[in-house]
Amino acid sequence: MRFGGTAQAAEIAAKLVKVKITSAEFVAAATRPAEIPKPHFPEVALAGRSNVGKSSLINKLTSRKKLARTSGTPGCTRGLIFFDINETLTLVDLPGYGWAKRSLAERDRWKILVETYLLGREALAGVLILIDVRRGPQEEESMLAEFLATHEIAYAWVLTKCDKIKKGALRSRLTELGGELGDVTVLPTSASAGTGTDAVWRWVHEARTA
Ligand SMILES: Nc1nc2c(ncn2[C@@H]2O[C@H](COP(=O)(O)OP(=O)(O)OP(=O)(O)O)[C@@H](O)[C@H]2O)c(=O)[nH]1
Ligand SMILES: [Mg+2]
Repeated sequence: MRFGGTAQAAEIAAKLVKVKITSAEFVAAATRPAEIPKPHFPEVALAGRSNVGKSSLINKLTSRKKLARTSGTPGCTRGLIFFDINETLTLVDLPGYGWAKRSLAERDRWKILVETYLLGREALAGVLILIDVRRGPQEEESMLAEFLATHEIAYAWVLTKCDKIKKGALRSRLTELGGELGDVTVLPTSASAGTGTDAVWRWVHEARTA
């Protein structure tokens, strides 16, 4: 069978892994390493600076409006939040970094908490690093990517808030960012418009079965 071009093939592939959410449940919140729960399923964590849209993306991916708490005020998610999806996978909402109002002591605690999680988690199948499409990767994102690569943890870039850029400009922005982000999967999304989630699910599915 011949498909009518790459766009159509991509669309068909996306449909093949259309994920139906049958259950999405809050499991635990950990603000200290001792509170990190035992893993139930393979896990995929969402990382990125405060306000980038991690919690919003979790809600969009699971078709739940209020599973993860979101806010226009940075620093909304204060711990590691675990959600079991379809009793097969756990999504982990990591606390956002780069929040100026956070004290140094709090930033240290965050670093220890997140590093303890990322380094000691056998169930961790992969990490999605979220960046605002308008902002691109900053030093923190590059450091996180390097950290994950060093520790052989699979990761992909998720570009958030793609609705904030006009379609034509978005195409050239994606090309520009593709060059900056290197040879790693880049997933453009908009939690507001609900776009890009199928491709994110596809990556998550591949990571958890790898
Ligand atoms: N336009 C637009 N706004 C978005 C999108 N995703 C998130 N937002 C908004 O961005 C703000 C922050 O979203 P959150 O999902 O709470 O961000 P977060 O990364 O979880 O932030 P922290 O919990 O502080 O780390 C909210 O006002 C969201 O409505 C998007 O795709 N498009
Ligand atoms: Mg959040």
